[in-house]
Amino acid sequence: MTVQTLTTHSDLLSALGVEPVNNGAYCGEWLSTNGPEVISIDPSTGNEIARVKTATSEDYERVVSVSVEAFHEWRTWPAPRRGEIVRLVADELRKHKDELGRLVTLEMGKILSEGLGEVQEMIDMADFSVGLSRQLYGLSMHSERAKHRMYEQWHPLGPVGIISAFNFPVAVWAWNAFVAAVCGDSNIWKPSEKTPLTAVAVTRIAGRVLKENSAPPIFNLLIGDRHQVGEPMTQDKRIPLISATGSTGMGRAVGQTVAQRIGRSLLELGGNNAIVVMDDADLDLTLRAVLFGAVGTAGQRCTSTRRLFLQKGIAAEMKESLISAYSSISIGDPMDPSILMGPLVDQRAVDDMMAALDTIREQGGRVVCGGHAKTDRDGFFVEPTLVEATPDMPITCDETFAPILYLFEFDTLDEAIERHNAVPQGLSSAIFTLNMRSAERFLSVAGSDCGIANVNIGTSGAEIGGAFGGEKETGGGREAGSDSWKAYMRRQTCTLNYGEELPLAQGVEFKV
Ligand code: UN1
Repeated sequence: MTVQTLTTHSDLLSALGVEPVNNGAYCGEWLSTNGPEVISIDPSTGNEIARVKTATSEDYERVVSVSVEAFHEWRTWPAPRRGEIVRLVADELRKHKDELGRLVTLEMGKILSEGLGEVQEMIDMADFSVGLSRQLYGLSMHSERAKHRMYEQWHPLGPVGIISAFNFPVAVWAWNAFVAAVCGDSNIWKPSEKTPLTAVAVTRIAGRVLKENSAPPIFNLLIGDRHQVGEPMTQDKRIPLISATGSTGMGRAVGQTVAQRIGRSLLELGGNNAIVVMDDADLDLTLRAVLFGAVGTAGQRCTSTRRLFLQKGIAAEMKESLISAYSSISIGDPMDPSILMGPLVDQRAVDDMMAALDTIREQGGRVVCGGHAKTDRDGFFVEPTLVEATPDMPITCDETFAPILYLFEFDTLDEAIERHNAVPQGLSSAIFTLNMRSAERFLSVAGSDCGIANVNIGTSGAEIGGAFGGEKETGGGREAGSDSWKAYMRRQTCTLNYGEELPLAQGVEFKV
């Protein structure tokens, strides 16, 4: 099916096998779920797209037990063969990139370029994982004992529970699912109930590839709420790792429950990301980065720029440029290529943003641009908003998932770094400067306290090759590239004695 023929939503849905009413549980077959329906809404119109019947507790049991069985078979496949299956999934994603990108845009509301970018992020993640399938290296050590050999090896862990958020409805699944797959784990996906259709479409594609290649059902799905799926998953000892993306509140609950059973959790929670702009910065570059970071995805990325620290020499000029750029941002149908900002995900997100703006005003913040919901149309549109703020406003320590940018002024870099770090979250951060000393100071041990720190690049839009995640209340997890794969495996340290003696470590004598 070509782009041109996908003229209606129903063409798009049928190209991806999404029905008007879908089942919300998959484990090598679609189960006939009959839990309460969730309705997927197009946030740019408020209209229904399609429905999903959520999973019941019987469906839950079936999906988890199939995932355990699938794991037992899958872990015996050589890792490079597992990589080959992920490569074939990536081939299908390439074929369906356009339709899937459009479905992300339709269901979540991010502009099409970002919807397509998200599918590209899945493909990149698959390619990375294919290479990784031949690089699951362990170290070898020199034993202190003669005729002994020591090394470590990495074994698959088990079924991985993936709890993903609406804002990256498919890419964050891919970060986890593809790495877990090459590591030898099966996985169970609980997507956001706000974006169930993209999960159904992706699961159809991945499930088909597994079937066609006689691979066990490792890519499984459970759609349902916290009570139906989320809590049972976090309590379930058969699921050794829960990887969860979402709010700090959600992560705290997941982390506590998983810790109670001494399971592992990998948390990617709230961000409150800032850009520090020095007097010597390239201001054109800075402006473009701030706009993408704060307005892109309508401010609904974990990595969105929420705080901007302006050094006093350039503060007035930057504010003026920002106000003029914000006033010209095109807001509207995210499928339209001339649009830069689509809607928020739902009415609740609009209400939360308006409530945050009330609090901002009460706390002394001054809205200098935007600040309203767009009531002249259907859908959940808002204006991107600039607020002159002071560091003593408590709300600037919270993550509001909306396009609100707080502007602060500062004198010295030390002062900016101190204020930059004075929030509970620690995901992403950036400095704009052409001064090498300032850049290195920001990246130094006493600089940014975030998991991601950039120079002359905004806070959002990370590549998959790096480890993604953050410190403090962001949760400490690392996903995607680098050596994040280690979270999805268990490490085994092996010592072999090929001699005739039994020397003990640390010189201990124990003669019988
Ligand atoms: C998220 O918002 O949860 O770095 C993920 C970025 C994207 C991922 C964001 N690659 O902005």
